[in-house]
Amino acid sequence: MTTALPAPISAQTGLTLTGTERDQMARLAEELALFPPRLVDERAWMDAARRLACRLPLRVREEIRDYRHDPGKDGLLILRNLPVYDAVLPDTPTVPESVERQATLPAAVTSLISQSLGEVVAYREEKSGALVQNVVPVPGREESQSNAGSTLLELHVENAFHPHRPDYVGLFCLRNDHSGTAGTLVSSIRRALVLVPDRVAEVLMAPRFVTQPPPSFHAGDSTPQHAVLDGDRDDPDIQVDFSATVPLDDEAAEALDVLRGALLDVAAMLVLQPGELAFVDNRLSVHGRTSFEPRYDGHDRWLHRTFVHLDNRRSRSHRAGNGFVLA
Ligand SMILES: O=C(O)CCC(=O)C(=O)O
Ligand SMILES: [Fe+2]
Repeated sequence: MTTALPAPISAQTGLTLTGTERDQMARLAEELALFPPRLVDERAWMDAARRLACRLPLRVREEIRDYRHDPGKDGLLILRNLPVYDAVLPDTPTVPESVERQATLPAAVTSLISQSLGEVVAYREEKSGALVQNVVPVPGREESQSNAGSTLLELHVENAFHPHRPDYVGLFCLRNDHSGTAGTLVSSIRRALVLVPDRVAEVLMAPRFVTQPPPSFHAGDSTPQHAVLDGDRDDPDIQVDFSATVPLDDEAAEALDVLRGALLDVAAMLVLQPGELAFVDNRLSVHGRTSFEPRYDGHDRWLHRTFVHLDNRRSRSHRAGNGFVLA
């Protein structure tokens, strides 16, 4: 990756909740947090999240509805000033595969917003199928190309290999890193496509690539041969993970390099601060993360992550009992 990082996205981008909206949000999240059995992965609790999400502040619902209609040039939805109270947060977890099973206040906030956007899902082979996952640095995994690492994380579509990869990835910041500079990199094919010559785009639109499961998956097969760009010629979807997509011939390899360069050139950096939540549209944007220095002192960077699908019916054959977890 290039050494020069993009300038951080302005703190004015996205919707900043007013104090009143934040309090409204906190009350709703508290109501959900207390809903029995107070466990995120239980159907009754996630069902309650879906219904309670109808009472999110009006401007939040409007923002979500507009985003669902059209995710914009960057494929980003950003909400700021959501309730997070550092004084009552436990230490940042440090264990591998950390997930949030308890119905805490931040887990409730992230579930409400995710359930408003669409259908929360997870994958049985990743993070034990938990619906709210912790993105935290893990001792010994610094170099890993996964969200447990702290070295630069390559641009990727989330679970790019999976036939039912998420439509959206949600990242809710509970704590940033000590320097306050760790950034989520986001880059959309909507911005990058103008930098890709037509003959390269032709190659990217042909099934000349395969993609492997990421290291966070315990099982899973590589894709059949697939195109990296698909759909409308001028506004395509993207399916690529620059540490897991393999070009099948030299021309495909060159095309992938050009695409990576173009995506890096137009990448934006979102430095999430506590109380800020971003969704990335996983159909047209890739994301990654800058490197940072973890201290493992209980106050490291901590995000909650959720995956959202727009249409549960499409993945029905992967979801036993019409549940939330895909096999
Ligand atoms: O840490 C981040 O900002 C993003 C990490 C990531 O790619 C993920 O959790 O899916
Ligand atoms: Fe990711």
